[in-house]
Amino acid sequence: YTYVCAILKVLECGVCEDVFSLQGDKVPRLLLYKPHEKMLCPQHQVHAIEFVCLEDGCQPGPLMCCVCKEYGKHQGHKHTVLEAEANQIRASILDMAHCIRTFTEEVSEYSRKLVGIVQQIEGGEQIVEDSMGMAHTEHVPGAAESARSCVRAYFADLHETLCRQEEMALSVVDAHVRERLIWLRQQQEDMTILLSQVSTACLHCEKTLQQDDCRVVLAKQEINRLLETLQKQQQQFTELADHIQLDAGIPVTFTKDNRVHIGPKMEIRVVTLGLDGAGKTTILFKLKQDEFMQPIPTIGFNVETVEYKNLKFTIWDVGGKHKLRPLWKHYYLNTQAVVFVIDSCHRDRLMESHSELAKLLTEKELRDALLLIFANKQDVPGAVSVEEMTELLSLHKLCCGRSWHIQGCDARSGMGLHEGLDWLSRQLVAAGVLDVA
Ligand SMILES: Nc1nc2c(ncn2[C@@H]2O[C@H](COP(=O)(O)OP(=O)(O)O)[C@@H](O)[C@H]2O)c(=O)[nH]1
Ligand SMILES: [Mg+2]
Repeated sequence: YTYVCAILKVLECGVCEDVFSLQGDKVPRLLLYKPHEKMLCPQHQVHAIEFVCLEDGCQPGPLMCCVCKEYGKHQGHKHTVLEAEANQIRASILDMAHCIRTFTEEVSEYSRKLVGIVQQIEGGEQIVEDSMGMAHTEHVPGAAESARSCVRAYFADLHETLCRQEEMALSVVDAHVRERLIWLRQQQEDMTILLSQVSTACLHCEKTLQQDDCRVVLAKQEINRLLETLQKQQQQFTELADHIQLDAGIPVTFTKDNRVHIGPKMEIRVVTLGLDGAGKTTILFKLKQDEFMQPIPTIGFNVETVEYKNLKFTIWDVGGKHKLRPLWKHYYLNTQAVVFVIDSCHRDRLMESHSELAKLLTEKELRDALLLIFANKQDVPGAVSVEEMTELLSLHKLCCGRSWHIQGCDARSGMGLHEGLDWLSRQLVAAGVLDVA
């Protein structure tokens, strides 16, 4: 036997190898080199090595002849016959060869995959046949190129959107400037007319002064009329001048969605919702008048304008009684923010608040609206804290994917209310007057 087929574990001689070559050269074969002459014992040179010592301590030199076994250093040790031990080792090598083959296949397969992945990332040339059956090379884009194209497309789109938004913002500025200039020129014309009217009246007065007494007396009525008109015009002019601030400034504010707002105040529509008794009306009055008033239950709605920094909030406070809740949806249109008020000292109504809030968040019109949650009545001992409320109402899950913020407050003292409005302004205004202010 000269070979062992690693797959079939069959012993073969040189002839068998050809006969068994079922799988050609691909089948790994191990050469069973088994010399026939026996090795002699280095200590007792006339004796061949025939045994193997099995004692742990003898493992570095386990070979022995019959003299070593009976009388030498291995005397009395456990032992086995050399050939049996060698055959056992050969058998385990064969087993290992099988494992190695599987392992080799796995590594080769993995390497092949690596090559494939590298090719897929890098892309390259591919030979394809056209409809006429002509072969030609075609460039196949790799994953890297696709990712780059994706980035380019995204930024091209962004660039296009930004250009469009810039054009729109500029047209808003142009329209504002145009209207303002028209108004100013109109004012200039009015002032020219006024000045000429005034100088005509002055001339008339001067002329009258130089005339004789009879003519002066006869002109009395006309002069009185003229003076009256002048007084009226002066009064109108003073009123106008008091109201109009002549300022060349064009204050510009940018919203987060890249719209431009011109003017000192940016208007925002907010709807305040929440269960009855949560403190919505109290919050509104506190923001509006900065004083605490004992509110009466809201039947329909209250609407107030609250100015804060360069924002002008139009706040709709809608009644929160069960029967009124279906009316809430009439206030959603064009609403940029929802202020949802929760009574933090009413633990047993938290789940009711949760379900109303969950309903609100499914409303299409409120899809892009900001959500500010006021955890009100924090002044009451034992009130649910902001952290606990966040946890109890699973707000992170409920408000996932939208801009939301929870703010603890006490509507009676006003604590926390401005912080809430601050958050709203930060969400709405990207840059502009607010930054300068
Ligand atoms: N202790 C305390 N009471 C509040 C607070 N806010 C509102 N309230 C009281 O809660 C009750 C209901 O308030 P209201 O504004 O009418 O609630 P609405 O139904 O949500 O408009 C009133 O008696 C308020 O005085 C607060 O922050 N602290
Ligand atoms: Mg109310």
